[in-house]
Amino acid sequence: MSEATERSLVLIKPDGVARGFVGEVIARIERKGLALVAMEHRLTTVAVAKEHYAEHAERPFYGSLVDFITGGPLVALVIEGPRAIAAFRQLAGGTDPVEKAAPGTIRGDFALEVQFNIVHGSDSAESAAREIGLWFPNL
Ligand code: RTP
Ligand code: MG
Repeated sequence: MSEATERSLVLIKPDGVARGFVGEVIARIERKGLALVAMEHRLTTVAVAKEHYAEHAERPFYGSLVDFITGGPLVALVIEGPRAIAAFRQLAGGTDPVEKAAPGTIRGDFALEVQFNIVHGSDSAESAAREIGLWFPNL
């Protein structure tokens, strides 16, 4: 039985770009078998960052998270494949790169701090649709 094709929004966050992990992250996506549908290296406006992380608006780290995401260029991608949303979350590893992300995952291999965890991936079909509309309105 083949799984339904899905799309997910991936961000290589400013820490991942600054540390030179763009190629590494894309290579892992491709090696998993996921396709690249769109990709853009860009600076992020405060408005887009706030909208992207709107679910965290009441959290104490929201301001610092928005500052971080807008603080330098990032790479936004849309990826596609069977169970792409869960597949990329598996590649990324858990949010806390030390306590939750296993070695072998992007966060487990390359990050130490919760905020500076290299990548974002949509967490559900609803989030993916919302986030792809926000980052790639012409897609
Ligand atoms: P993301 O949305 O970026 O893919 O990460 P996630 O689902 O694994 O984690 P989420 O709970 O949605 O948190 C979003 C991002 O906020 C930063 N964060 N900082 N200082 C903190 O306690 C804290 N908690 C979360 C991280 O950059 C996290 O990825
Ligand atoms: Mg999240």
